[in-house]
Amino acid sequence: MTLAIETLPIDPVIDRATDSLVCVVLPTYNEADNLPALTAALLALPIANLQVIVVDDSSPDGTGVAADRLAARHPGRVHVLHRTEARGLGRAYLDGFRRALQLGAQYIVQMDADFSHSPADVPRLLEASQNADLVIGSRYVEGGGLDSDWSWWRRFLSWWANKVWAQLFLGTQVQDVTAGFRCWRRATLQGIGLERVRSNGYVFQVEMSYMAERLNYRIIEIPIFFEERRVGRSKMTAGVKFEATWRTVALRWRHRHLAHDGRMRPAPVAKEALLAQGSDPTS
Ligand SMILES: Nc1nc2c(ncn2[C@@H]2O[C@H](COP(=O)(O)OP(=O)(O)OP(=O)(O)O)[C@@H](O)[C@H]2O)c(=O)[nH]1
Ligand SMILES: [Mg+2]
Repeated sequence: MTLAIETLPIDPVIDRATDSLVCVVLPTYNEADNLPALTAALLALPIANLQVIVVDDSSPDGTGVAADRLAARHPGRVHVLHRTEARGLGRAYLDGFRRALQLGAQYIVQMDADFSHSPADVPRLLEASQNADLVIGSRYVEGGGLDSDWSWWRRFLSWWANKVWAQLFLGTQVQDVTAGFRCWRRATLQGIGLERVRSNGYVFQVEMSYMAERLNYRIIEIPIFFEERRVGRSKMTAGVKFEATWRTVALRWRHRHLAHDGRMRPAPVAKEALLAQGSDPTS
């Protein structure tokens, strides 16, 4: 596996990516106060063909309604998935990824909907994707960092999960396996095979990057600064962290047979649909 750590310029020109569809998947649970501003910031980026997919899990604070309003204001650029079954970050992301693939996206960006991940960093992720199958916005490579408001305990847990636990049990070379700010190439998601991803909680991020690594995809981590959420409450609890800890151990066993030749082949049916939408599925 080629794993490179690079520092890229803040404001690159997105030339090769501009005519390809870029879908940004935003999972939301009670983000009504963040979503409109974040969507506006994303749509204002200098990326010609960018669309937003909001995946809301029936948020009681009305995020789903706010998302519908945005979709009405930006037809064809903002899409909303309303999930009504059991809540879960992993399933929400998988539904969002599936929709992005259906829409013909060549690049699929995932990020938190609370401004912890800066929309201004999206062009850097895309630029790095020109040379990688998966780009991770990383807090744990040189130049990356965490909000100074984080308590020492929270910093320690995050550091321990990424730098100690995941290294110990998965032997991963990725420095920020729990990162939720990523850019996937279409072919990488197809090769992983979304139906093979099992996690639903926060360990979903770990499973996805571990699968990509086992399948020998080119992974690049670029530094990002992770800010404290602007408004609203975290859904991260002690129970969620504990669950992620023990489930990480299970991942190694679950994917022990995955290797380069274990990449899934995309279904041929997708090609006509993509050509009909003007995307080139072979690129
Ligand atoms: N659809 C969906 N989105 C979720 C769910 N849980 C969390 N999210 C979203 O996932 C993103 C990350 O969740 P956060 O609560 O911010 O968790 P975190 O970023 O780990 O924690 P903080 O940074 O402390 O807030 C946010 O956009 C949330 O709204 C869920 O069950 N379903
Ligand atoms: Mg957050």
